[in-house]
Amino acid sequence: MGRGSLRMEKGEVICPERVRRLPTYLEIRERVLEVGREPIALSKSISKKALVKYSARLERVFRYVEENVLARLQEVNKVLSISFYRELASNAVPEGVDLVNVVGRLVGKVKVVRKLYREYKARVMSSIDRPEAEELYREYVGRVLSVIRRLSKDIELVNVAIDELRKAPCIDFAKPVVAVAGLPQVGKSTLVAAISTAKPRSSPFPFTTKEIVLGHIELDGTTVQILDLPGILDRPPEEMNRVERKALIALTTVAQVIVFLVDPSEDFYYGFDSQLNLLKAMLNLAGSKVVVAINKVDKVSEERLANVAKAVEEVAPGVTVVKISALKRLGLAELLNALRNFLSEAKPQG
Ligand SMILES: Nc1nc2c(ncn2[C@@H]2O[C@H](COP(=O)(O)OP(=O)(O)OP(=O)(O)O)[C@@H](O)[C@H]2O)c(=O)[nH]1
Ligand SMILES: [Mg+2]
Repeated sequence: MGRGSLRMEKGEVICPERVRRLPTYLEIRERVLEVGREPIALSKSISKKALVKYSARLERVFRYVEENVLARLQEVNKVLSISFYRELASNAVPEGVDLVNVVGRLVGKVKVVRKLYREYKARVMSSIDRPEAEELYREYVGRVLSVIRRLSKDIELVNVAIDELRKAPCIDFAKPVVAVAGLPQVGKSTLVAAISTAKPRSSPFPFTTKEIVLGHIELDGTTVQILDLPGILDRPPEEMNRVERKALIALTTVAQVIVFLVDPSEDFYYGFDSQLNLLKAMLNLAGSKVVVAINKVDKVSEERLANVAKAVEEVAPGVTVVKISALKRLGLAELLNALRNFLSEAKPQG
């Protein structure tokens, strides 16, 4: 699902956390006005000093926009070429907004600043005196700011996407990815903390995890990436909130293996059936990738555990099922073994 768009060079890791926010219209305006007040140092020998001075100012304005707006937009574009990041970013902006389109349009508009720079530089350098050069410089600034002002809304929108991207994990698409999924409170974060380098927060409150957290596991000399995901409720995707959707996006775009965690406790807040329903949905989504781990075995009777295992096997015939306690670190070797088997079959993406 949505994998066709991985357009990365081999071995290249794109870290969206490095993408910087775009300056807002007001920030750009402030910087541009500052350029007008900055001293410009020129060597004594230079002729047509005033013209060179305004030409240098033009260049400062232009470079500022190139480096802080255009270059960042191009980075965003690169990140958005990866379906995982594109879907996460789209999940953060209002529904119906085509982000790739918005960024593309912005790039086109911002390039006008470059065109205007070339035009005004030539005009400044051929102006007859200082007042004319100054007048042209002011005109350039006015036109640049008017272009940017009209882009304010789009800049804000892209910044919402950038804020989201900066929180997204930096995935190496040449290495395998395992995702831990399940309803809230089944113990996903506790498990990821127990078996990987990541130490996500766990707590007895649903939706403790709101962001995708990346950890690493060394498995037979291969670095496996493991994702702690927010919980997902048993409901259709269109009814899910944005936090649940992040989990769904990771499951459909980057996970090669899904560890579906089940809480066997009799008093599980969301009930047992909801877990079976979600498991069914997960199998429909990505049947061949699912390993089921029944967690919290320390908490339930043998009898309860056997019943839960039986119910799981009925819903998921032929699927690997392991019994673990993330908290007490029981059965983790079996789980890692199951992952090892899976990953030797699954090919990493990219
Ligand atoms: N007894 C027992 N409790 C566990 C086990 N694993 C997790 N818990 C507890 O279950 C609660 C939820 O754990 P989390 O790891 O935060 O669960 P989660 O699935 O990440 O929850 P969300 O982030 O809300 O989706 C915490 O109070 C954990 O201590 C386990 O193996 N045994
Ligand atoms: Mg969690």
